[in-house]
Amino acid sequence: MSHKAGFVNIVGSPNVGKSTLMNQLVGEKLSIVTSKAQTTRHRIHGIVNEEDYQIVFSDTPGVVNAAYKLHEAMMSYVESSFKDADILLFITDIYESEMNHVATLERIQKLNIPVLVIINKVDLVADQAQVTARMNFWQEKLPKAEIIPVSALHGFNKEWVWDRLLELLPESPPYFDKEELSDRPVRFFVSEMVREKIFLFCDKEVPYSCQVEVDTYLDEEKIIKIRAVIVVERDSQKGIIIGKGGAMLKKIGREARKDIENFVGKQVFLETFVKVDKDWRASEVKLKKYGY
Ligand SMILES: Nc1nc2c(ncn2[C@@H]2O[C@H](COP(=O)(O)OP(=O)(O)OP(=O)(O)O)[C@@H](O)[C@H]2O)c(=O)[nH]1
Ligand SMILES: [Mg+2]
Repeated sequence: MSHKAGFVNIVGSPNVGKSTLMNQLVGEKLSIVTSKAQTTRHRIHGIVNEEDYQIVFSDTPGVVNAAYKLHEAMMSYVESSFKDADILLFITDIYESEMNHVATLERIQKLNIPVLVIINKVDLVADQAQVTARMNFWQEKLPKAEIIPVSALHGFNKEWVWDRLLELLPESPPYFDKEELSDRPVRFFVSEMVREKIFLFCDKEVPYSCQVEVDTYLDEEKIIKIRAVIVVERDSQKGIIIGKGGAMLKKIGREARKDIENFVGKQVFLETFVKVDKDWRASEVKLKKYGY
């Protein structure tokens, strides 16, 4: 029996819905989603396995001009996604009227692999003419690409995307074990679920200055005991994360625990701590230590 497999890499500007789309296609919440730009910081694989095919999706950080060392690491993941893609999903949304990151658009224009331009969030516009105008705009920029309007949030036109992916997927043996859902360990997803709550509940620079480390993960018979350390850059940020009488940290922990329990299908005891690691985002050594 023939078998198809390939890397379908998702690239686009911040906040257009890359993670939402990957979660929708994989059918699992693997990537965290928030309304803030630059939520995703890693390349995260989401693997779909069927008897006769395997699709390895990659969610990536939104393309930006690197302003600090963490950004540079984030953009290196986008870079790697250009290199090994069998199919590129270039995601934009109904509001993006021009690719701010010109170099990325030029890069896509030069690709020799199939590109699908996914225009996301079409649920937010009532006027079909607006959708058509966007489709025409991107078709002009990327004449070889197929343009597909979707709503990743609601799964609108998901079948269209799937049909095309299965057609375009090359013949190949699988790249990963057929049982795998991702290339990341559970600890990674746990730390991301905590980080998502920080993005949801804290404003301004605070979420961008946070990093979450799971330093204990004890899978016992009836319960999983987890200790997560939230790393911030400055004392003032530590105060904000802890909140008045510890209220903010409690809320982050409570909401993250619910998600983690859903994810692992077991009761979870989650302890959270906050630690200052001065200017960690700007230090190559520290970034390495934190897995970037
Ligand atoms: N209305 C609507 N909102 C959407 C849709 N897709 C995503 N969103 C919202 O858009 C915001 C950003 O979604 P993400 O999936 O985190 O976007 P992203 O491109 O991964 O963002 P970064 O990781 O920050 O680059 C969230 O608030 C989502 O709920 C959609 O189809 N319709
Ligand atoms: Mg994302």
